[in-house]
Amino acid sequence: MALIETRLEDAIGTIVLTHARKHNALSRELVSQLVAALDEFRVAGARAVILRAMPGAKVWSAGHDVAELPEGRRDPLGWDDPLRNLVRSIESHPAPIIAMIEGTVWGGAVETILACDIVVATPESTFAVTPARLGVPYNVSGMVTFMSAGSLRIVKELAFTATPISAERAERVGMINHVVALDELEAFCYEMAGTIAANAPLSVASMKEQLRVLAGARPVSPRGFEKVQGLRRLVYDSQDYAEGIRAFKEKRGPRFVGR
Ligand code: YXS
Repeated sequence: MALIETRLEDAIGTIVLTHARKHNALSRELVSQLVAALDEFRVAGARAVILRAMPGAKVWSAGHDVAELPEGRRDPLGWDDPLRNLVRSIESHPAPIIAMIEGTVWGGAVETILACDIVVATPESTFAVTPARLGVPYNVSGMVTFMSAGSLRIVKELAFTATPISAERAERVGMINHVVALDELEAFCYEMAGTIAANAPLSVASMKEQLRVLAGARPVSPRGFEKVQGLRRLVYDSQDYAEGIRAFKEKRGPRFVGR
């Protein structure tokens, strides 16, 4: 079943998330279709890509498909997790990707749009970083994505509170590029995409990759990485992690006990 729509016009690729029934939850299948679409755009020489939900979407994406998260005793965000594959595909795509946002954005979908190169959102849009609400130990490269998009203080507030912030606040703190009224959003994004597409694609692609390499360059020792992985394992082996996943599936609030 198609969970996205794609088109390529004047070297501008468009991907529309169309799985509204599940609020565009980033399932393995949806991510597979997104990655394939980006590959097709790369082969076709797209010079800019717009990633959006359907017009009128109340939820842009509800984040990782919770039904596909392990219920414990296994890293929920390992190397080959769909969300990790999606973020790497976005970051390594040669053309700049503009995330065009209307509606609410949750969890791994916030990382997904922050991995995009430019984020343009309506004033009504919100962004919620949710691992703490589910008891999930977010992964190291995901944390780097957040740290590249906002100050450490802002990332801590988003991560520790797990509450949505407004597009206006996100723009004010530099996490997103523009806040644009809904009736101007599409024209604004396609005009920017057209400007990018008219520039030298090799220059743009090389600067995108340079910025990825430099932004992702963090001095973490093997011992430091192993310590972080050990801390994450304590979380995904915990009762609280299992409780967070179970509470979501049972549509109730979680009761965390700190073990
Ligand atoms: O019960 P049915 O079958 O109708 O399905 C419902 C929801 O269960 C489903 N759904 C999801 N399924 C899997 N994964 C999801 N993330 C997800 N979100 C929603 O979609 C159907 C309609 O949802 P419903 O009834 O709740 O819609 P609503 O309009 O009342 O509320 C919309 C939301 C987005 C406020 C609500 O669905 C919601 O709070 N969703 C979860 C948002 C969230 O916490 N996402 C984080 C997922 S975990 C993740 O991304 C990372 C692992 S982490 O947490 O670490 O960042």
